[in-house]
Amino acid sequence: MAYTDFVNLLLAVAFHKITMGYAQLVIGPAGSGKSTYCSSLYEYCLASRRTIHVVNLDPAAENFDYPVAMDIRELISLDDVMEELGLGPNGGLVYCMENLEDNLDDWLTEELDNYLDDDYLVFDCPGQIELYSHVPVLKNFVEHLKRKNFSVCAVYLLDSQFMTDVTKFISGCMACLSAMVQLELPHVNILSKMDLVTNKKDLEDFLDPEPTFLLSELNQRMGPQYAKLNKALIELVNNYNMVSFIPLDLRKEKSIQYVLAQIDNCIQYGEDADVKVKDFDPEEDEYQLDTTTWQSRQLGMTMVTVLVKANSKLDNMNDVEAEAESDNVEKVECGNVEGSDKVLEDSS
Ligand SMILES: Nc1nc2c(ncn2[C@@H]2O[C@H](COP(=O)(O)OP(=O)(O)OP(=O)(O)O)[C@@H](O)[C@H]2O)c(=O)[nH]1
Ligand SMILES: [Mg+2]
Repeated sequence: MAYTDFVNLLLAVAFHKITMGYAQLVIGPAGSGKSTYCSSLYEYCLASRRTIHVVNLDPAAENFDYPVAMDIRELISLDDVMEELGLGPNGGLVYCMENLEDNLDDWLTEELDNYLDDDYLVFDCPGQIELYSHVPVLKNFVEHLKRKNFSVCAVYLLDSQFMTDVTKFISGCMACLSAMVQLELPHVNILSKMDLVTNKKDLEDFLDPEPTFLLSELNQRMGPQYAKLNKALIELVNNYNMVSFIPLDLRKEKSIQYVLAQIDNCIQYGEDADVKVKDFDPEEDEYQLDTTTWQSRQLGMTMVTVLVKANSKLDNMNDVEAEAESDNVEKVECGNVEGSDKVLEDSS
């Protein structure tokens, strides 16, 4: 090894820069929009000249709107399991996922060997909630990725259509919290299907919720016998201060760009990149200002709080809308990462 290589290696070790790859684990309840998010992200990255590989981890999936880089169905098929073992769809799925767990050192390792340093994988997971609450398969899957030097972020999608009242909000938070506690990963929580939300003001209270507001709403909706439980639940959400959501509207490139920037930040993707914003005008472009300045690093943390103020998030959505209406063409150049240009071009 040449002297300079050796010095570079030492520096890399010293600054924790030895990372083989990056990964998003896209999780969330059934139908929350995981696969649609994966395909939109793929399209967005393609247009931005950025390479990502989307992996299907759902043994029940049949149709894909993205090129499938790796497919769990090559290892095991849900139909075969149901037929041969006489299991139902949910039991069959858990069986398939446990089979994946048994094959981490064989099938998964071989598949991962096809990817090079700095490759970016996006895992489209099944929606069965037990996989995120008490079945340890995904936890072990993540541990395996970490052993292979992947920097992994959990991306939890929650359908905005379910955030209509406080009871559903608390229920969504609890499911999300359960996944966060189980997986012990940096987390980005996303409120999906924002295009279906007609009045964004309805969601304002739930993006950065006031505990007293939540408690009084809960108490109004539930019988007095639940008062203590309500208080404990609100305290849990408040004390951990962990559950907050970023709204995502897949129709808008800026919205995808914003979410991706938060995730990249969590996994330190492209942290060496020299971020340059062309024709930057803070007044017109508050959105980009937020994205590039939101640089809180959570190195070494097992969980990451996505602390984005509700107002700025809603402002972002409004900015995104305003920008979609204008014909301005903006260009954000994110510099080179290992020679690959990451030019994000938005011609709304
Ligand atoms: N309007 C709208 N519909 C969406 C969006 N994302 C997903 N959908 C729809 O929601 C339904 C479920 O989407 P999927 O992407 O299959 O959800 P999933 O989380 O992968 O579902 P499972 O894999 O079954 O858990 C489909 O009918 C999608 O077309 C969105 O952003 N906006
Ligand atoms: Mg899916």
